[in-house]
Amino acid sequence: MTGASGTVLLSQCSHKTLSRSQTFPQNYISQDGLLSVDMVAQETPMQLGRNRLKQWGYNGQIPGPRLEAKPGDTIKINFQNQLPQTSNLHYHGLHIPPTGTADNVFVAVPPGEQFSYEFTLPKKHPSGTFWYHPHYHGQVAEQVFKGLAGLLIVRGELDEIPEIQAASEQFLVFQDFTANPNPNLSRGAIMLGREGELVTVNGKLKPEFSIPTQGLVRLHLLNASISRFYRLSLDEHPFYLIATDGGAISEPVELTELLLAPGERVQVLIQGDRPPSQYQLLSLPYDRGTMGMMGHMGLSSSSNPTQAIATFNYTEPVAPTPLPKTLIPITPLPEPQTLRQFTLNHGMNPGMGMVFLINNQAFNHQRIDVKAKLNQIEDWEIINLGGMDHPFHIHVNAFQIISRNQTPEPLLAWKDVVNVRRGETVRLRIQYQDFIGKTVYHCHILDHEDRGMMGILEIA
Ligand SMILES: [Cu+2]
Repeated sequence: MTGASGTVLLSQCSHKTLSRSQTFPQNYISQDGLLSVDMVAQETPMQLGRNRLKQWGYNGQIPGPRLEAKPGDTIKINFQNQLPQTSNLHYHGLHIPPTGTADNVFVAVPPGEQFSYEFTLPKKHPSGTFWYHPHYHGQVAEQVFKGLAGLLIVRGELDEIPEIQAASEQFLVFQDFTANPNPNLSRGAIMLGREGELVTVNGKLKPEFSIPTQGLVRLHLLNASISRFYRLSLDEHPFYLIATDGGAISEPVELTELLLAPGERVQVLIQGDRPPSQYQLLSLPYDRGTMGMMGHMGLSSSSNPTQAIATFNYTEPVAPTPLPKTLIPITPLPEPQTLRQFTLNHGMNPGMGMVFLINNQAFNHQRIDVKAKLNQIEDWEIINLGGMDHPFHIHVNAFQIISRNQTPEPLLAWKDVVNVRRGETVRLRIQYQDFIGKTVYHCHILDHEDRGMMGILEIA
């Protein structure tokens, strides 16, 4: 096992910011081509302001430990389930087999049992911001809402760009929790997708980050919430987008705000070129729709007010660092051989209540919804007929967005989640590379996924 434990760091370091924290997180970095980690899913207490929460974490941490590896590395995770319900692990965004001991969401690890995950990252795996979380159908939302999620960083070509190496690096994991011991599990709340009133960054309320004066900061941002969207802006600072879900883009893109749907990640640069001061990272309102009639009963997601969720403080000046001019080139996928269509909707199912549907069907373990050939290039048209946004996620292979409502997508980028707004049709292009087997695609509002909005894709 690699990585220093919090106790060791605390005893060796008298730095103020460390000694203040009793829960300095453990992170694990691969060495000599191997990352080997014990990962225990267990009850984990959490103090948020005045609220003492009984959450679930990995190795007693919320979010879980950050894992870092390189293309070609082998990753071994000895997963132990100490939760009162069945769980497993999904490696969101990694291009690895969907079978065996790799990204196999059909694995079930009952309470008290363990499972040894082991896989090797392809040598050409892109560098990027990936993550892990439970994916046991029916209980995914509950487990992720309790805190189970962590970053998995693949180092590589983007990390070698000199301006990016010169930047100071920070990781921000967004999760929302509820202090209500009996959360409102009304049908309406679950149908819309549960949101907690406590918005955390790295498991803390409004933590502080630093920006070196004149310098560059590189942020990895992950939306690990089950339903909440984060529309973000930083006071007086634009974001320079450098990477999306699947890795780097070809050159930085300036943005005044960012929308992160559940499951999405970005990397951005921030320039420390404003008057040294304190700046707020704001979560702005975003309307992700309503459940038809229930919108009139107050079940709308648009009521979230603007709130500051983190603070950025300017620190000592450093040598001015310019923005990189170019990043990593992206080749557009060639024309597709097949077009598939997927409608997203919800409906009543006798005995089950409200269910969420893809092509009018709720998820069924026994049914293969899409049979595809290895190396085939396909366009998927995702048509949202419902009243809510649905962030659509495909496992194992990243895709490129071609158009939204026939309008060509301006940014060429690798994605594995795309938010399909209500009434919108998104066309994406995917190539099934390297791995065969059964995997899934689903809505990343995890309450929707658990209630049927998932299908099985078999690559042969
Ligand atoms: Cu959804």
